[in-house]
Amino acid sequence: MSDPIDRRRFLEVAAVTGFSAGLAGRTRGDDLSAPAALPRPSRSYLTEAGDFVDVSRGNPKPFTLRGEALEKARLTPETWRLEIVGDGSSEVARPNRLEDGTALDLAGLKELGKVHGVQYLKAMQCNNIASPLGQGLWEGVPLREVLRRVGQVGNVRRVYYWGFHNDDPAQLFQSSLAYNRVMETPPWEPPPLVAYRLNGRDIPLERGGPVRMVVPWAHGFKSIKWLHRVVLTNDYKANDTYALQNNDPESYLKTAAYLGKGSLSFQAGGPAVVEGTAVVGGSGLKRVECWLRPATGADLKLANDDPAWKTAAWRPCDLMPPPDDWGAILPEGTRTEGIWGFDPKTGKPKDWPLLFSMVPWSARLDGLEPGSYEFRARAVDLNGFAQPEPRPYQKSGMNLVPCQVLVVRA
Ligand SMILES: Nc1nc2c(c(=O)[nH]1)N[C@H]1C(S)=C(S)[C@@H](COP(=O)(O)O)O[C@H]1N2
Ligand SMILES: [Mo]
Repeated sequence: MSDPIDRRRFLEVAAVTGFSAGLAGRTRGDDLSAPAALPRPSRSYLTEAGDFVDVSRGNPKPFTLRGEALEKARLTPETWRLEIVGDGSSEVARPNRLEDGTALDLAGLKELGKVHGVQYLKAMQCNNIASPLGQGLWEGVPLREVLRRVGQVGNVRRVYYWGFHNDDPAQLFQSSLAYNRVMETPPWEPPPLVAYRLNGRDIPLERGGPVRMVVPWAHGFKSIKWLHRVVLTNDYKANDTYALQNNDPESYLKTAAYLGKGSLSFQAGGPAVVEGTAVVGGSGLKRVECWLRPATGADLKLANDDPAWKTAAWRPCDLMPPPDDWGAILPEGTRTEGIWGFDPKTGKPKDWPLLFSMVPWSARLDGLEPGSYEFRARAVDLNGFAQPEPRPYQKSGMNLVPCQVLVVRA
């Protein structure tokens, strides 16, 4: 920036205009999608199945299989089967196996779904990628109900599970959960699902269908795609594939705000609206706040150890309010009364924003002088911790305070 605006003058401008409006005034029928500068998955409230950012191992990737290969992989609705077995360390009265025809098939799972089916909104997020991958309305049978199929069990401490991996141990992608946590999910939290529907349709192959695990509180690596096998074990360790490489295999979704990539350009005189998304982790979301300052430094961004951080003037942003008309957002025919976290009487969310979901937010900046600015955003959780605290360790979920450069043209 050749002509940085005077800091005192800037603070005056910010104080007078404040940050206002944003999405709060939007109503039904408004387009919630992003200006072109922002990636789509972070913008619309629900992400189309094909628009999730994909994180898949495998060579070939299971979703590229076709025809006979797909049938052999048991990844068609007719051929899909789920095995539920012990591993020798535990006792399982009635294991469900392929060999003897006791494995669960899709029709059987959907039959269970008629009685026990659960639906919820949940953001998918990789602990190693800053922005969420997408948000879906997931539907399936709680894992605790599926596990009842095997009858009496003994000596079980954990459950681990994996999906189709080309029958190659080197391609295995495995995850695990504590048995008690699966069987005694708090009724005030959504349970892990053996899921078969996304956004009102069968889960497409690309998203891990016909059947994928969805673990609401966890990062994506617990939500195993192309689910094939669940094992009950006496092992007490989290034997997840993601226990390796210094990932945290028990990390909870982290409450955090995210911004789009690249700089944004605005015309002086008009309002500058910056939009982002926030993930509601286990500790809830109190607010999203932002900090605008004249850009400095070679890459236009303040150094991490700059004293200016200590005196930053954070101001609240606007969260998207709960939509008045969910019909305009959810798949056709969805009854909100049946979605976890919604009041069965009113069909409205009991809390907002919803636990483990992501929610769009925006900040409107008026009266900006021409120049370059740094825009930062952070989430504050219900315990009062501001991002990245209390979790500065990034391998348990990326949540560094994001920054976007705004260029205001004369
Ligand atoms: N079978 C299998 N399941 C998997 C993976 C995988 O590579 N194979 N990747 C995991 C990881 S690390 C993430 S972040 C999520 C990503 O889900 P998505 O591709 O539907 O966005 O899937 C998880 N489930
Ligand atoms: Mo991931």
